[in-house]
Amino acid sequence: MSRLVVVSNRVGDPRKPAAGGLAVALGDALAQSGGLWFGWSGKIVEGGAPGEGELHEQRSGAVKLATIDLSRADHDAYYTGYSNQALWPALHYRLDLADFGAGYFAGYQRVNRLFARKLATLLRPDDVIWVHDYHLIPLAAELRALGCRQRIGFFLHIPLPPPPILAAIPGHEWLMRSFFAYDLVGLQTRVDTDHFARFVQEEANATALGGGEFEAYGRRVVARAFPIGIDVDEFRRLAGSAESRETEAMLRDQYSKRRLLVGVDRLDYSKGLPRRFRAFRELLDSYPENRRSATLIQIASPTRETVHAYEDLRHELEGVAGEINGHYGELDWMPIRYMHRVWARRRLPALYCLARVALVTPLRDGMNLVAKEYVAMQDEADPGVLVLSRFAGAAEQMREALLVNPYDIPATAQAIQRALQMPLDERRARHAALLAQTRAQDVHWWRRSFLDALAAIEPRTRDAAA
Ligand code: GDG
Repeated sequence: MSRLVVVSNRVGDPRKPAAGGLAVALGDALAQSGGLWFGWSGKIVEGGAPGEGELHEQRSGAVKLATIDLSRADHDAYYTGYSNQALWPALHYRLDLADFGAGYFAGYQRVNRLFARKLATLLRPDDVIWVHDYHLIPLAAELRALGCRQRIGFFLHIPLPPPPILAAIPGHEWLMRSFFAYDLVGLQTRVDTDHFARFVQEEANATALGGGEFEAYGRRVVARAFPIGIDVDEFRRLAGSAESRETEAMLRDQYSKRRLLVGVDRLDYSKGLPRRFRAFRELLDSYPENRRSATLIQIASPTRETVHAYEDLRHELEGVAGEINGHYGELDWMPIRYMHRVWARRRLPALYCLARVALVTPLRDGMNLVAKEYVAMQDEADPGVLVLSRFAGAAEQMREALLVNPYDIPATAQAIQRALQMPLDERRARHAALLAQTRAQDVHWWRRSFLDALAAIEPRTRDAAA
């Protein structure tokens, strides 16, 4: 069995349950192969030399964790700058928010080169390398330049927009060349995969060889959709924790006379929170029977706070929530409970469990795991209803949710009303289908499908010229 090497911007400790998502997904596979997880340590060295960083190695059970520190200059250009102020908005279709500032791209390349240099010293010839997300798109090209011939796969957790948007990224040719250094590129949805196919054919004159395989720059790459899932049972087990039970008791006590709606998101402009609040306001306006009853609990966990767009969003959201609460609130009822802080992961299941409706209404999202977590936590005999944006990757799989266009506020309000009024039979039927889907394509299925596809590719045949 080949050793699995995972590379991502941040490294999670698979043994810590709080690490969540990716750590749970990859922990088993890493442990079974005595794997290596490589990434940034989270430490920023003030005044450190650009392109340099100390390597730390530690063990977590059978897994080796290798992390490097970043200098302040590298962190600001690679992470805050190019990754989060250029690529994140551009790939979420928000060119208006993208800042391709001077020096960002150079920093992004410099850190990818640094990662490659440090990682190369730790690699064995038969390792299988799995690189994650937009921070590290050029990593395989940098590894190849150092002579690495291992199988290398890449998974993009966020959307890939259509070619005209990708083509607006200054110097986007590097992007296509970077993809062709991988053996396998995994995307969240069929729509993303279609954008990839069009982009490489239109902009790089790639030849489609069938089965998702493309040839350009003398190399071949396979691009396919691998929609990420959750571990349903692991998430349900969290509900048995003391924190979850305590949260559930508190919510039951506080909101026994109310109908709860829930939203759980990082405070990010891609998540569509101001529009969600406005749709909730529209619900109270158009369907007055919900006043003094419907309560939206919105957790918006802080993220990337040094980026201005996030500060602006926080102010906007606080303004909208304050306006709605000021207008409709009563002594004994506030329409919106908005919390701008990180909740303990163990407390989330209780919140999902008690909510009659989940509002997952991003303007654009790679997948959205909250939609799947909500479905996992419903009582099958009396389940709640998922209102899901058609622009979340999850909408491709979760057809039995109430799909909405989050830009259409009255229609979203109408869907929320429909969710609140949905008869039990319909709720059960929709939920049963959603749960079956969430279970069938769970995170273990995702990991296996990706790694099996990568293993099926013979690395020596990847150089088309060879
Ligand atoms: C990216 C893509 C893709 C949220 N608030 C708290 C908290 N969370 C947890 C949720 C969920 C996760 O964070 C969020 O996952 P999402 O999928 O919704 O979104 P992103 O963070 O944007 O993730 C996305 C994902 O990668 C995986 O490929 O689905 O499209 O953007 O698990 O429960 N967890 C805790 N406290 C919080 O306050 N503990």
